[in-house]
Amino acid sequence: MACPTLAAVNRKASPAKRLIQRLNRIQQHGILFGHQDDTFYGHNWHYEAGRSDVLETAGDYPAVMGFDLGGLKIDSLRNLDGVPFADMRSAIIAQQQRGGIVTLSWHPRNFVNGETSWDPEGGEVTKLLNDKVYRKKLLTALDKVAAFIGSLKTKSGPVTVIFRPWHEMNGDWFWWGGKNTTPEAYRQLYRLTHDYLSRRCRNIVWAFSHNLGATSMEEYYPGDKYIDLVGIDIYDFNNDAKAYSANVDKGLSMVCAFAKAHKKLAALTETGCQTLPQPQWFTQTLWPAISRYPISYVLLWRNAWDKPKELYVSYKGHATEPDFKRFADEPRTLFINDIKTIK
Ligand code: BMA
Repeated sequence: MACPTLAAVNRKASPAKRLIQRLNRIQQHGILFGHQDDTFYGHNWHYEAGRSDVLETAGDYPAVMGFDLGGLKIDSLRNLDGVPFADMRSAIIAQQQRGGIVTLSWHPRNFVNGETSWDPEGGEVTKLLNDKVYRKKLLTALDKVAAFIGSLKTKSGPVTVIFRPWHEMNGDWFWWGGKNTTPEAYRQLYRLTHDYLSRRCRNIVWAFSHNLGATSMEEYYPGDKYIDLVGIDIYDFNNDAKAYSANVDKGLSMVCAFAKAHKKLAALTETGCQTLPQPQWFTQTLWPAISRYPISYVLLWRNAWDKPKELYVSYKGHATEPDFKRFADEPRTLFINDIKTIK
């Protein structure tokens, strides 16, 4: 499937540039609310057209929807969480048509041992860069990513997405990060990914995001010409609002200072309080933690219908529902109706 041609996009600002400009305009109004896999399933339902836990509690769809490309490289019809790629394409186009924004993460399997993203053996990135056989596997996977992103189009043009590959690289859990590679090899992998996909697609806004625990933005940073948005992933897995708030404070201070100095967008690229044990978490913890930072969006992770522990957003009848509604009604939290006229 073809991507928008260079000739077509060079006539005006590229689709990516237009989304960056739009995100900058929107940021004057507040922080976009995002949710992973929002329309595919919720805490106690899956694959029911039109449904969304956010819509059913906040009264509007999230302004940002996140989806994951993990599984694409093995030619699976469904991603690693069971979402059919054909439905993902339709959901991305639907989100664009309602005036919203899409971000794509990617949990590719390990190109060397064939296991999941979370099964490192060490040295994979160096092999991808230097060994012909593995490099070919990487490029074949990138061809599939390019074909998918290139296929995101409406009648009025390409749908631009915020693509966030090779995330949480400061942790040891993914084969592309931490002790499994070196910062230099990581930077080369990111640049290769960027250059390879950019030759095929002009509808990508590039995101680079650490996980909690990062102490430097520079160590893995591929360089200004490769990145449009910097972020960080921070969760509360222990029902510890105090620690979470301190972590968000530290993380967003670092990310936002770097974003300002490098003229980039910033975001809390993944977050949530696992199982939502505090009924007022949204207004008492999340909003105070993020509201004073100049971030473009906050993305809450998925309400996995088949893994009840993975609950990050309110749903109809849950104890957080009234508070989540209050959070959504706060003028500076932005959902679809708050941004659809900001072009
Ligand atoms: C993780 C968990 C997993 C999921 C993965 C990719 O954080 O939610 O269950 O497979 O993200 O979406």
